Amino acid sequence: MSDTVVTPGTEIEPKVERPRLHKVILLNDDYTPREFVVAVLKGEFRMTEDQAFNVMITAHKKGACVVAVFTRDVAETKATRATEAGRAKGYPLMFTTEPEE
Ligand code: TYC
Repeated sequence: MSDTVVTPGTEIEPKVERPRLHKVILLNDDYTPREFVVAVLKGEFRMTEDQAFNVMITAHKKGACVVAVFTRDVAETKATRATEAGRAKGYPLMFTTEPEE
């Protein structure tokens, strides 16, 4: 794909697009302990206790909560690692990703 757009009669405009960002979304479930969700959010997403608690309680009440946005690779890696942390303890904790609009 070309990185420039030539508009007749005007200067050449550089066209540099930012990579699309992807949301990491935490899904509620009925089994994972609240404290474990908070610990995973702190460990994988570098959140403070207060930030992690607020994300956890929002997912608990509403069913889901956006954790953060990253480039696609980073979002997918973090979602997979965080989901795996729950699976390793036998919990159904789930993180998904989706592209930002
Ligand atoms: N709903 C869980 C409970 O009551 C806690 C929880 C919160 C689990 C958020 C997942 O994404 C979640 N133990």
